[in-house]
Amino acid sequence: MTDALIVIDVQNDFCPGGALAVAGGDEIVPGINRLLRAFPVRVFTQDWHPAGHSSFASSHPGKAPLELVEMDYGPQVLWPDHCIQGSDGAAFHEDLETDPADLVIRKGFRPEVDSYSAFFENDHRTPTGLEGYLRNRGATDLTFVGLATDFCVGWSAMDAARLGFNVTVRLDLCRGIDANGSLDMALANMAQAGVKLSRKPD
Ligand code: VGL
Ligand code: ZN
Repeated sequence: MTDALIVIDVQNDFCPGGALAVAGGDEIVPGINRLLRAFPVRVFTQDWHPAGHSSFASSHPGKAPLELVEMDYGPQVLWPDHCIQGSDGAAFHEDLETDPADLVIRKGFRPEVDSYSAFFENDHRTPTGLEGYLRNRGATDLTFVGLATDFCVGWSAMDAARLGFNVTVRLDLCRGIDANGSLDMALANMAQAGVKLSRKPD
């Protein structure tokens, strides 16, 4: 049994002051830094969009952030422009200790498809390669922390459970966007998928 810690999207744009700020997004950084050392496998993800990405409301005339559009692969929530490749907003929070990361996986780089999950793009078919990496490293048990609980953390954890990993989400080291009830929905869906939801105090 080998444990991996997956740190999802702890980037400036998801922290207070960022383009898609998650309330309290920066509060989880010290706890993540402390937790990193306890894991033999450590993966970070980075939301990494080209300018004009199809998940941006600005790419859809007349649409506003949090509205839905129908893509080839199904409904897609629209977002403010965020995590543009190479921008300050796409950089990791400056207090996050990134040196311990074994792998940084970037997602959402294809202009026409969003990718919430660290495993599959939003078409739920195109793999990011993370599953193969984790299996090659012998990882069996995955712990997820980061941003945002109800989008990238939630979809990643559910995909991981579906792929047969033992999955825990440390809710105390995650923060959510909670758009139109998305947080309660994500918690219910994760529980349903067999994801363990934990709130261990540090
Ligand atoms: C995320 C919305 C858009 C996330 C990324 O990291 O949860 N949410 N892009
Ligand atoms: Zn994004």
